[in-house]
Amino acid sequence: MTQPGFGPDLAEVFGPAHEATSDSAGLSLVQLLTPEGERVEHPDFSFGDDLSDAELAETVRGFFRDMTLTRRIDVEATALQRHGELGIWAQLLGQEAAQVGAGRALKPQDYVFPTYREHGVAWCKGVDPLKLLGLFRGVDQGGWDPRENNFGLYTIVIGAQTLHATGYAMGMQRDGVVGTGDPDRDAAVIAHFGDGASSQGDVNESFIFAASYNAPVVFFCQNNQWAISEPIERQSRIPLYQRALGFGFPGVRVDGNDVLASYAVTKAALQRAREGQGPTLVEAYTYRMGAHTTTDDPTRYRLSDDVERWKLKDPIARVEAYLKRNGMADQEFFDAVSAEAEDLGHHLREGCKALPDPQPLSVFDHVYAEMTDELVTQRDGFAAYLESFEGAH
Ligand SMILES: Cc1ncc(C[n+]2csc(CCOP(=O)(O)OP(=O)(O)O)c2C)c(N)n1
Ligand SMILES: [Mg+2]
Repeated sequence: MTQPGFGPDLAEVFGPAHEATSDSAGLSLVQLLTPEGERVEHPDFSFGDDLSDAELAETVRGFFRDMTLTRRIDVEATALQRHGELGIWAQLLGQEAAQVGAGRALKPQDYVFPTYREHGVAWCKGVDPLKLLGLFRGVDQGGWDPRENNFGLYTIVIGAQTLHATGYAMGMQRDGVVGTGDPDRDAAVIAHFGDGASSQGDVNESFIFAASYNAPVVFFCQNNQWAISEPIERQSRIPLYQRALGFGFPGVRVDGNDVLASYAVTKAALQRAREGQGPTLVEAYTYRMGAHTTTDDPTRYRLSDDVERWKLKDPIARVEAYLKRNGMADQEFFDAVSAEAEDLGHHLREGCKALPDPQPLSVFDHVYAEMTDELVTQRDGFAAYLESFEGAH
């Protein structure tokens, strides 16, 4: 159907906006491993072509381990919240493949700007998962030093980190670490955000800046179908990845429950950025299996049927099936990962309760890189006030 004067109907051009498999523009969802654990080919993206059989098996086992341990972090933190040890927790259940694929595609010199749900990326970047809990326990305003792992602090203000990421990427250009041809030097930035965030002004402004300056940034959008209780259908009339075209850079939709595809697509997008070819939007098409956070009750706004359908696309189960079917991992390997998960659970449970309470004066520590005179006066005044209490010593 055409709209007189306005060209063809959008659905005719783009196809159904929110179907996982394909669209009428002929660009299909990038998938390299089916939910049944079978490898499939894609014309533009591949996984493992440059690896021997042994290396390939080792890499996929590594992905399995990463995803299993990431899920364990999530399960433990959720339980800790239920026990009253955390004030709140943002679960990533179901999004492990999107995050581990993206996280493992990073080089050490790349820089990550996460939201509040990027526990799997934090894991890949080597952040001690215990440090993730401080913010949610309310004993820390960040939890880690972003410079140690090139992993920024969690950002609760929806979409704000995409501007930080773009600015940082523009800084990298000016530092001369983009497009030099040295694979150990060239660097890129990845900005994680959600489907809901894509409606924010910040995100759209960051797209404009990134395109205008050809900034080395990968916009990694985990479309988990929900922004708390707001479904994606209400937020966008076209598939999110196709928005990139309007800003002047490529967009790709990848199966976010397929770790091989998430890795392959993110790796290629990061490489483009490092080489100085500019930004890419990656839409990782996935599903938030759990609640938005532990304060949310999704049964009030979505059908359990949907959740059941997505369970069949579980990101970890398909890798396990692939490994087993092809004799790429034995029982000893799976037992070792389970044992490691147990140890990690213990580390989190014990470590969480032992996290120190914050010192009141620490609130002044990270306001600015350097203390201003006014801040010193305020801090001294507050210190004197604390001293005034009986038994302060
Ligand atoms: C600027 C801003 N507006 C509103 C909120 C409240 N809020 C917290 S999470 C959220 C939904 C985000 O959805 P999405 O971007 O899809 O990420 P997801 O939580 O699904 O990972 C909203 C609106 C906020 N934190 N910041
Ligand atoms: Mg979302």
